[in-house]
Amino acid sequence: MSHRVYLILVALALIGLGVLGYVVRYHKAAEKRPQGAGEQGSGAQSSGRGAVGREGSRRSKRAGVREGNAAGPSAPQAAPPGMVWIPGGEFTMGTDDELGWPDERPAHRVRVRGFWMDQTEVTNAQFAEFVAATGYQTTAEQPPKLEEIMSQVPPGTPPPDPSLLVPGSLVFVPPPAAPQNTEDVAQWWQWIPGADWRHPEGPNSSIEGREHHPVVHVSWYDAAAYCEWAGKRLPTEAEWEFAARGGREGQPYTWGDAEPGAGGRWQANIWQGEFPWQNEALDGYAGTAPVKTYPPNGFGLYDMAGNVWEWCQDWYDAELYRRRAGGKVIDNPRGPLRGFDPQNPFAPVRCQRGGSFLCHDSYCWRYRPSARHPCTPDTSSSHVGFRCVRDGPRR
Ligand SMILES: [Ca+2]
Repeated sequence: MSHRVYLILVALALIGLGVLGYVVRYHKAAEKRPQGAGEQGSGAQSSGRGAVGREGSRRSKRAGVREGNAAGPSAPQAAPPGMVWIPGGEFTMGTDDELGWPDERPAHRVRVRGFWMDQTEVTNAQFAEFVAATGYQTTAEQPPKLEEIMSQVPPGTPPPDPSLLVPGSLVFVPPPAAPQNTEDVAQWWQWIPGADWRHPEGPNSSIEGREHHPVVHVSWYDAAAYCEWAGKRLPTEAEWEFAARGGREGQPYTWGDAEPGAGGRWQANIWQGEFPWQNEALDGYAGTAPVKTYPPNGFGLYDMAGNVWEWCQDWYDAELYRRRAGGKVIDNPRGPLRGFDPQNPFAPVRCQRGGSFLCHDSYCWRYRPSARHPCTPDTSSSHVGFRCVRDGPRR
């Protein structure tokens, strides 16, 4: 079930599922799930709308083992505007750090081809150009479809009241005090009718003055549509992680192994203070920041850690890396054939990368390059955006 659906149903007081129910359904779904789900991609090893939840207490700081930079071919031509050449090569994807999240393990060898990548997340100004040229209407600007909701909830769940099926999106609204139960994301994620990319906090807000902030409240479909219009595409998970590492293989962060705010110089727009109610904004921003505010990584890419989550092309599967374990180097993988999130076994899920301004090392810690996050493709929220890539020439 997407978090969009979840919060709609919470609002209706129709959900009494609870954690236990989820666990039971997860195990049932896992039992039914076909084994040995394949992968898309050339030479792959043979063998609803919400990036909101998925947090939990976690803290680790461990210097990774530095490995050789996977040097690839130099840029084949002048860079398209706003893009940088990512040389491609072989690298270690994921991590064996036991303090990473389970879906990041085990580390395994992957090879990607060279490609162009947007230097920054797509901004409000860029997205506005797309909408002006095409008249595109985002998912959040359209009412949720009842049949889509019902396809993502357990059989027998009562349908929501049609009056609640109005356009809207998920907005982070900090609670006034520390929540008793940090597992209940509904305490800080609110379904707000009228929230969309032009109105990030709801109908009375605007993006005026935020033209160079990353666009938010975009679904996977919106991101893919923008990329297609721009003659680009969304990155695969492998491409995204290779690019995020910036040639610093085996390092925990996109900038290396130093603390994110070492020396008072913040490397990324993430959360300081006690999540989710005490936002100290020591990095200068409580919400999104203009792109290029923080230093670029080794490939010249900005905000590959934090600011906003970024949609990837791939389906998300929590078990993907475990199926890859012990195999050969995987060539240019394009992800699993279908999505699977054990916490939402009824929902199709795509992958997001990079963490956001809400990521805190004690709670989410997903601003590391190996971190992954599932989200239903129809979900949009105030901390998810994207960037595009473009294939290099065939050689
Ligand atoms: Ca980002």
